[in-house]
Amino acid sequence: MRAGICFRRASFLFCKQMVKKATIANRKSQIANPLVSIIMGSTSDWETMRNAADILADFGVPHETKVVSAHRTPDLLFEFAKSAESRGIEIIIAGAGGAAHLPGMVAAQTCVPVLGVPVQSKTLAGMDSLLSIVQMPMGIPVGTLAIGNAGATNAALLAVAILSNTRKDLREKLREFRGEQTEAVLESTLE
Ligand code: RP5
Repeated sequence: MRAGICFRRASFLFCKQMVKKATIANRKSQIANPLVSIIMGSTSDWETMRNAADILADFGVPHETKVVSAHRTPDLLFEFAKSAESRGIEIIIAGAGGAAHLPGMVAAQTCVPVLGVPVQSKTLAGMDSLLSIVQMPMGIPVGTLAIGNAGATNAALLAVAILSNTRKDLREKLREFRGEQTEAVLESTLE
């Protein structure tokens, strides 16, 4: 494994998820010029969305994390979406649960691609989030991922894949990640 890049995700399929104590707040100011913005409707979404942040960190992709609520902070949502492109953001990953309007409302106000992550809700197990995010009207797309942790992880991997169209080193890291993942499956044993 290459030093400095720890692709823990390659073996995450076989390990219990590590519980990290980092908070959104202490990650908020990580980087001056982020390429990816990870936003979420509530601090309660962080346990899901941190999976996306961890992947981007593993790949060395500059990113920011923010709470932006479509319903509780509509003015902030407007300001965020309108300024994303001029701030150099190339991809927005937006996670929300329940009446999950955040990804769609952001997509409506920017041409920066939006990847939506349906957060698993308590009452409807995330089906509400999934349908709210995926059923966008024709003309305003949101690339919708799976419900929960898999969706957050895959949103980040998809962001890496998109960014790597023009960044060879990132494409190489992605190939390395895929290779390690394949190896982990091939080497796995059943008790
Ligand atoms: C949504 O409402 C958030 O994305 C979150 O998933 C859900 C519940 O929010 P909290 O009541 O936990 O803040 O806007």
